[in-house]
Amino acid sequence: MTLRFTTAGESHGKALVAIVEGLPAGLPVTAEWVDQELARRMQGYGRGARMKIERDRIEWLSGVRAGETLGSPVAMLIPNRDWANWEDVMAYESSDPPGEIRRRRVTRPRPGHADLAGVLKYDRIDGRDILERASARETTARVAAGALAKRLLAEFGVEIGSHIISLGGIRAVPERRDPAALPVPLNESSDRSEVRVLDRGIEAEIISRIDAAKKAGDTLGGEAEVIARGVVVGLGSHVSWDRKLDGRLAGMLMSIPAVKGVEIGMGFEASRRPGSEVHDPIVSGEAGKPVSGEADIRGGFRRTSNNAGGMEGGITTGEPVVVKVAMKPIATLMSPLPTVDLTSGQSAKAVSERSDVTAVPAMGVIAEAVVALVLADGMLEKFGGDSLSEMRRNYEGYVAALGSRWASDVRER
Ligand code: EPS
Repeated sequence: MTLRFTTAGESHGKALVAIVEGLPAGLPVTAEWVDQELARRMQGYGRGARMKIERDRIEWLSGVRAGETLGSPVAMLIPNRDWANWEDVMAYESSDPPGEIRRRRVTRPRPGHADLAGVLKYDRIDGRDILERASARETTARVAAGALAKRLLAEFGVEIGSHIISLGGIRAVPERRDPAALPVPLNESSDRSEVRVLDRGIEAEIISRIDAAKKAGDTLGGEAEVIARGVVVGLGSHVSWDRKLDGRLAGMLMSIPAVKGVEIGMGFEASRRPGSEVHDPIVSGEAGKPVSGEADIRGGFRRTSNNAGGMEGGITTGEPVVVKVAMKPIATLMSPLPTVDLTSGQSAKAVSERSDVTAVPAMGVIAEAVVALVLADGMLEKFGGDSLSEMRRNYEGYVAALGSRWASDVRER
């Protein structure tokens, strides 16, 4: 990995931390840019009371000076406002008597959460020692890291957006459709909806499904589609498994809490159709000339469809990168499922703490951040550069060479 990032922090701890290493020096950044992404992640109908408490904002800790990256690790701190209500339960050091730390002990693990497997693996008694980190609160830090990746990609004309394509089993898009026909920029349209759908006609139906689930003490999952436009041909590689960009995308997307499936382009549907209906015919743009406007990121070729979702052989094709991500329903149910109490060994109902009915709209925003991190990593791998200007020279040289190869040397080789 050329672009590395890590996060730290418990859901009700003092703060979250994101550290991003590998960004070139000279990238213009502002806290406002990152905070906008954090604010987008907090939105969405179906969230619980926690999102009314938090106002996620970053504080720079390192790697940035006078509004530009320095090339050193960028560290960002995001305080948890809810910490004030949990300081005793989440105290860093033991207290005597240990009453407060034990007060919110979780001994009735929730089916579907990391509680039980984590307690057994880490030899803990209190499920809180697991769930505080397994909480999707961690994705705040991931979105902060992804915002920097998005900022870098924006320098190269890449636009990333998402929308929700199903929630609680209600489809928000037709079965057969062309993602190329979606609005640009995508988020300007999807962010207008409380459930981030493009079809406002379906919004009310989804909202009443969420209300019904809440009333029943239940939770809902759903699917998001992420589209990245303007990604140059040639990121990733076919030569080794761990260099394939589709594999890297799928792996990182699957690491988002509660994500259970990832599809690229046509995805699973491609396995059900003949090749003639799946593979995207190649046509030429005008030789050596840009297909659209400026430098041609597709190298002078075009596809009449994009079922491959912008990737062939683990390499970007220059067509939009299209991924779908499926999230299971949240594991904390207000009408809890059967479990076993870890202290008594008796059958019990799982713990039901305050939680969300659904976080699918937020998951789309998180998936955008993850896609940005993978694509930025692919860009840095291909174009390197200690500084943004060096990276730009490398990028422009490559795109220019793609255009001229067709006109000049290829026929003579
Ligand atoms: C979560 C439970 C809820 C969610 C949380 C994830 O938090 P709390 O237990 O404080 O009510 O709101 O998500 C976030 C805090 C967030 O920022 O996304 C869980 O158990 O995973």
